[in-house]
Amino acid sequence: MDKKMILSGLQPSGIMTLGNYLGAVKNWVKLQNEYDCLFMIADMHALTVPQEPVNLRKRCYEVLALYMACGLDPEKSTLFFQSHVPQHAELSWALTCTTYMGELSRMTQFKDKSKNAKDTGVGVGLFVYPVLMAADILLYQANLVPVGADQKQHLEITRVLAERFNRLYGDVFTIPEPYIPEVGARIMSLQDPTKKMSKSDSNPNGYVSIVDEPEVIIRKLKRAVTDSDTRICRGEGKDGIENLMSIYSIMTDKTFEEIEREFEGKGYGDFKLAVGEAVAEGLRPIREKYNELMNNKDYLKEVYTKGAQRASRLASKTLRKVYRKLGFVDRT
Ligand code: ATP
Ligand code: LTN
Repeated sequence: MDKKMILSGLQPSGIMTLGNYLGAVKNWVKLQNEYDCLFMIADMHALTVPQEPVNLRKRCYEVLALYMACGLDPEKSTLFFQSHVPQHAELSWALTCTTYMGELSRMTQFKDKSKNAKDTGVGVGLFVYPVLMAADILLYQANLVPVGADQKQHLEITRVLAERFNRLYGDVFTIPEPYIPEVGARIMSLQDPTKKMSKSDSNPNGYVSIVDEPEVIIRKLKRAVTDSDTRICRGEGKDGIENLMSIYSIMTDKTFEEIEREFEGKGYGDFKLAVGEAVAEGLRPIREKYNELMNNKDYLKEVYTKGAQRASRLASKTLRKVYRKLGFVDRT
């Protein structure tokens, strides 16, 4: 039987954070043996907020190298840049025409991000962002989409758009399911534990970049905002500690109960240091592999070229069906 399809991606809008890794990429690595996986670098999505072209190009390479450094294997998974497969933009337009303004206005990410764009004006790209994301997923008839918790609403609208299209024009799209991890789906900012850790945070102390040096990681965790209590456990007003417990739990494979026992009678200082060391140690092999890959641009080029070829083949099959259903004349 054919393997089920997976598609996911992240934006080259900054350097990958510990949140991206624990909420998304770490899980992708586990899935690549069982599923037919496509992982893209969502460069077109990154344009929804202003980008400096020189930085964007650099970050695109960085994300690809980080995908591989984290363990995504180009022999098993298809790795590609979204902009190299023009069918994403084409399907996105077709879906835009069956999407309602009201549906997009309700998206919480749009509401959050448009607040930051008040001075510059809110771009239409930011508004239609979920439609492009739906196109990414539906083009490959993905069954499963592994993402962090913040993307749940975008997955819901993807399902709505797919079902609507199938109802209006006849069955074309597979209806995808989100795949959200139980722990790590929402890693919070180290400076404000009520906000998610984000790579576009203007304060670098809020996030750990996956390639930060060990001393920097330890320092950022030492400074993490917690509370005035002293116990290492979950509870009301203890978002900061709970966040550090989630991070420590994934990095060390310990349960929350084991962590509570380990730090019983110890203070926040000891705990933060232990979390910092666990993160620094866990990310060390990724950083080393990343540096090696960034020095081998030819290999990266080979990977993304092959990736785009396969992705285009799959995408054009779906797009052809969609265009037929819509009533466009076949290309000769
Ligand atoms: P930006 O801040 O620029 O919007 P981002 O850091 O939110 O970017 P994306 O590239 O939009 O990252 O997301 C990539 C993947 O990482 C998504 O699956 C998303 O759900 C996941 N993710 C992002 N931030 C976190 C987080 N703090 N905790 C867990 N998962 C996260
Ligand atoms: N919007 C996503 C990145 C993304 C994505 C996708 C994730 C773009 N297209 C398709 C999964 C499937 C985000 O994580 N912010």
